[in-house]
Amino acid sequence: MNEVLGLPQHLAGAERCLVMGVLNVTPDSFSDGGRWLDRDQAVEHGLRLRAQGADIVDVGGESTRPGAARVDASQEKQRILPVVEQLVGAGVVVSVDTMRAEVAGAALEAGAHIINDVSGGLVDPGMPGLIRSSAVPYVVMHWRAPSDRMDRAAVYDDVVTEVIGELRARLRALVDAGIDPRQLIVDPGLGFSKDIDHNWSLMAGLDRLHDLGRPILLGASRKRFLAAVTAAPDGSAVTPDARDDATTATTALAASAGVWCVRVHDVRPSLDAVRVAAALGSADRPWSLPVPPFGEGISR
Ligand code: PMM
Repeated sequence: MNEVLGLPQHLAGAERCLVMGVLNVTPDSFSDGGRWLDRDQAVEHGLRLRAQGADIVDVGGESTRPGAARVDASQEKQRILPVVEQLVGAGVVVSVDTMRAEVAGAALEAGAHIINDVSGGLVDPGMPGLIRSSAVPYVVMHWRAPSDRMDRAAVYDDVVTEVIGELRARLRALVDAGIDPRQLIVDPGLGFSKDIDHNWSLMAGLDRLHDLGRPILLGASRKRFLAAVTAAPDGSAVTPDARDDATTATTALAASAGVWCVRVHDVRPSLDAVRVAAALGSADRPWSLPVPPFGEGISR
């Protein structure tokens, strides 16, 4: 596993895929929007995610769902900073999901450990400088366009190759801006300028993302591409939180493909799934000894 500079020690040494719990302090995120907008409830939920086994709690104050409008920086800070402060005070490892350097900087001052930028540094030119000077881990997600235009940008000839190429260009630009490459974590950005088939292709091509030479974070949780496999028997669509079992299946597959961290809403089952993948990965493989073909040595 590649080293991640600035990661708390106990996570740096983990011998399994990490689990990041999602805490959206927003009125309009697609699956948990409005549930944790109240500060106390948000903190309580963050602590619950940690108690359920989340290694990291990802706090966001701006919805990135397709079509979502932007909020201003002061509102974003107002939503997340008290929550970050309290969670950090309680010993939780916190990442902050923001595209703004101003918000990221304030969150780091409040004690956040990791910055998760769904735009990979494309939205705010101030972000690379902040990441360089703070030396924290930085999630670089594949991103093409803001929420109100992201679906129109979902055009690819070969989605896996193009996502890898565009992520490589981002890594290069960030390193050229003086960031230590060991701070960087890559994410293919499922659901961001990707249609259903693109998301499945990226799931199928996870192995190829290792070519980037950096740990991979994956956010499949409850996303629309899982709706097709979780439809009710009569074909009717199910709500996002009814996609949790399918999400857990993606966690197991991702962990088996060597993904470093999964970002999920429902932590407990994903924690089991990454443990299953770790046990499988370290199991003895006695059958690697040659087995004679059936019939050989069998006499009547
Ligand atoms: N997805 C969402 C938000 N933030 N961050 C990363 N790194 N990767 C993702 O896939 C990702 C993200 C959207 O999901 P949400 O509205 O449930 O938070």
